[in-house]
Amino acid sequence: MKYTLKPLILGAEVEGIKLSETIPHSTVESLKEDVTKHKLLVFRDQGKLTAERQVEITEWFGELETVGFECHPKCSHPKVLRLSNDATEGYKGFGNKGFHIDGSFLEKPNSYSIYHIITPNRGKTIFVSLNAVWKGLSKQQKQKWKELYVVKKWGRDKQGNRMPPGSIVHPLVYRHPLTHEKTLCVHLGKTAYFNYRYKQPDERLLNEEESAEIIREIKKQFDRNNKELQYGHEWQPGDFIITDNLALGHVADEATQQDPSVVGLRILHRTVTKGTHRPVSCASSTTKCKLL
Ligand SMILES: O=C(O)CCC(=O)C(=O)O
Ligand SMILES: [Fe+2]
Repeated sequence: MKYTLKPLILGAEVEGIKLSETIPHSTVESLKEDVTKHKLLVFRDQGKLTAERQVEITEWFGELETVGFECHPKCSHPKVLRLSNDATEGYKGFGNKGFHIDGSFLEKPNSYSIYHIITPNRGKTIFVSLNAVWKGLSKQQKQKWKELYVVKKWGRDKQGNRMPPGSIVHPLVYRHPLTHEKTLCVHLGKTAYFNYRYKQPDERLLNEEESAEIIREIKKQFDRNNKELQYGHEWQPGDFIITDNLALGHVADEATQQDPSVVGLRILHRTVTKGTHRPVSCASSTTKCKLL
C-alpha cells in the first residue's frame, strides 16, 4: 500500500492510508520507520475508529501500557485512556500540567503515544521536538543540563503501585534508544526536585526554589523564539496521530479542559506502549553512554 508524506512544522501528514482497513505488513513496517524518522505522523479523515482498532494499531509498536490510568466507564476498551472536558465522558485534567513525555514516572517511559480524536473542540495538543530543544542550548547550558537528574514526585512500579517521591530518578538528557539523538526525560508539571550529578561523590539534591528555577529555564527553552519549535495540532474530526513519545514533549492547551458549554465537548482516546529502555545519562566519565 503506497502512501505519501506531507511535511508539517513538526512531523508529517500521511496521505493514502485508511486505518480502518487491513494494512499490509510491509506498509506497517514502513510507517514504523517513518514515525521514528519524523517523530509524529498525522492521519486525517479516519472517521471514528473503534477503541479495539486503536489497540490493534498500537500493538504494531509494542505491548500496551495501562499503568497510570483506569478504564473510564464510557470507554469500550480497558487499555484506552478516554480523556474529556466532561467528567461523565472521560477523565479530566490529563496532560495539561506542562510539557511532558508520557510515563516519565515509570522506570522505562512509554515508547509511543497514539491519539484519536472522537469529538474535537478548539483545544490543541502542542508538540515540540526534544532534540531541537537540546540543539539550541548554549554550550554552558548543555553542560549543566547533562548533569541534571529528574526526581519524580512519585513513581509507579510494574504492577502500577504508587512509589514514594525519589524512587524514580531519570537523567534529564539521554540518548534516544532508536535514533541515538540526544533527548530529554521531562515533565514540567510533575517533577519534585532535580539532583545535580546524581550518584557522583559531589551529588546535590537541589532545593525547591532551585528546582523551580530549572523548570522555568527548561520551559523558557520550549517557548524560545516566540514558540518557533512548537507545533500546535488543531484537531479535526477523524484525526489520528502516532508519536515517538521519547522524541517529543507535548502538552494539552487550556481550551482542551475548559467547560464544554464554552469551548464545546472534547473526547480523545489515547494509548501508549510500554517503554523498553531506561534512560541512561551520558554525563559522567564513569558512566558509559550505554543503552540499557
Ligand atoms: O489531551 C491531550 O491533548 C493530550 C493528553 C496527554 O498529554 C496525556 O494524556 O498524557
Ligand atoms: Fe501526555
